Amino acid sequence: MYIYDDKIRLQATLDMPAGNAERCPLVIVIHGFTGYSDEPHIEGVSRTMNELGYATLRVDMYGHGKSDGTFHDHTLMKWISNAITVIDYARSLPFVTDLYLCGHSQGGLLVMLAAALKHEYIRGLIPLAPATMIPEMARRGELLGVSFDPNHIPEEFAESGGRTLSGNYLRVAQMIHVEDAIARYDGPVLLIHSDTDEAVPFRCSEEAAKAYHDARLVMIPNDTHCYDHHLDQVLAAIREWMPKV
Ligand code: FER
Repeated sequence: MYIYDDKIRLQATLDMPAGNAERCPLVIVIHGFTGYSDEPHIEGVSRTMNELGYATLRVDMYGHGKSDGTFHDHTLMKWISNAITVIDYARSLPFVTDLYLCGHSQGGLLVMLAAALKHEYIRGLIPLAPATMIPEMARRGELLGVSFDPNHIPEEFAESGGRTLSGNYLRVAQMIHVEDAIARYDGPVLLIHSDTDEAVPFRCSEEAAKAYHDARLVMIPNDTHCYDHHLDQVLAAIREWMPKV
């Protein structure tokens, strides 16, 4: 199924919970930078939510997975527009009671921004290893292991993996202020992050947990950015937290 953000098609997968309830809450689940909706940790979270009685809507963002747009041209502004569109789509579904946002890494940062933008409609927020350092690193001139002059952004930005990104990605990232977004959402927040995450430092979640009005932080010891070893612990934390909010 596609959700349209103006003329951009966003690949979306709606999974209903077990039990055929007439109405139920829904969790929007968003992948990270270079990610997509069928990654094991995204699917794992979605399946766990379904088992707990929540519908899930996994959506590939602009330039990722099976959605329109190129990786080269994606920016956080385009993703923010996508997220607003997906939230409004979810709100329009007649079976949906409450709405939750969950996102991993750049998708974690995205759902933090989206929760601020649409705070009245978001019952709970679950950032997984949120990449909150992206804006500060873009301002400092150091991202993905590459250095650049933050006041003279290059046309193109070579990502270490061989893919290139438009300089517009950096220009947009420089404009984002995570602390403002945190201050604009006072609902319950569950942060889950490994202390040995190789891509996004654990301190990102520590700082967010301190700054949010109502946050719980679950540390996953000795794991990777995508929870390759202890996804079960991530899912257990979700199982424990969701029924409480
Ligand atoms: C970076 C480190 C991590 C970065 C992005 C990420 C754009 C995001 C990772 C993810 O979403 O999985 O330097 O720069």
